[in-house]
Amino acid sequence: MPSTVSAAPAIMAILNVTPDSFSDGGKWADTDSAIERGIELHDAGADVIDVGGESTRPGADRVHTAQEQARVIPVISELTARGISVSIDTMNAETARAAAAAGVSIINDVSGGLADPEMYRVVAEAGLYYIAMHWRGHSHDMQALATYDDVVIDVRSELKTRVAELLVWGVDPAKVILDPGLGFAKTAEHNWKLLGHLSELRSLGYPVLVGASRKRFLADVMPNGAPTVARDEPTAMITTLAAQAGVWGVRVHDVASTRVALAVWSSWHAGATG
Ligand code: PMM
Repeated sequence: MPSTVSAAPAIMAILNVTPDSFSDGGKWADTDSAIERGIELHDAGADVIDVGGESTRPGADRVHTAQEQARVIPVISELTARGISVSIDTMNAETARAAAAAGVSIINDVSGGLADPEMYRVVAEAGLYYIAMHWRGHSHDMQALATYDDVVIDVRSELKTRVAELLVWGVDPAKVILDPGLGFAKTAEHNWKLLGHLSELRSLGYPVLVGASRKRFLADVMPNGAPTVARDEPTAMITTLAAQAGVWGVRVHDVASTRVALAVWSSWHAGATG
């Protein structure tokens, strides 16, 4: 799945099958509308559909495993049966295992394995790609954990520790993808600093995924009172800059504006190298 730096980043499209995610909560909360949305995102040009059944917005409550799986597994089964590439957005090892059985190709774990001690075993056994996101604690506590000596050095070193542990569990290093975890125990300033230093994260030698889409820190660059969907514009700009910084992929809500952003980058890149 990960490609070379000269290729355009992969588009991972967000499909939250939840009543309470911050931007699209409740919109695709039932199985049929979630499947329809997944097909729509695929047809719009997403490379992979990231299906999640637990909101991770600041302050969100945890969801029970059975409820999480009831939300995501039927959606994953239907999408993968149609040949659509799917990732599971979960920090629960049992849900990751069930999603693997339902055909996902990537396990996207916002906790980087810290929320569930069984996660790395499941990842190693499933042999799937694994996204380890930088994380310090669950939604209720995370903003209190946004303290760093140097956010770039600290996030890099904490992710390096995650990778070392993954390798101990026998996970194939060629299947590990890293993510700075924008907005997770990070202030706006931390997020911008991490974006501005993606090369330092890339220097760990793993593909990097960036998830800035519609996040609150983008309100800084918007007029006061702008609706959340208006954040697709700065998200797209970040996508172009992240492509230039050599990321493997971007996790986004809006595929159409992401495709335009990547077309701009690809044309610019071709102009620069041709
Ligand atoms: N952000 C959210 C959820 N899952 N996964 C990865 N890998 N990276 C992220 O930045 C990330 C994620 C929260 O955003 P959402 O509520 O829009 O899904």
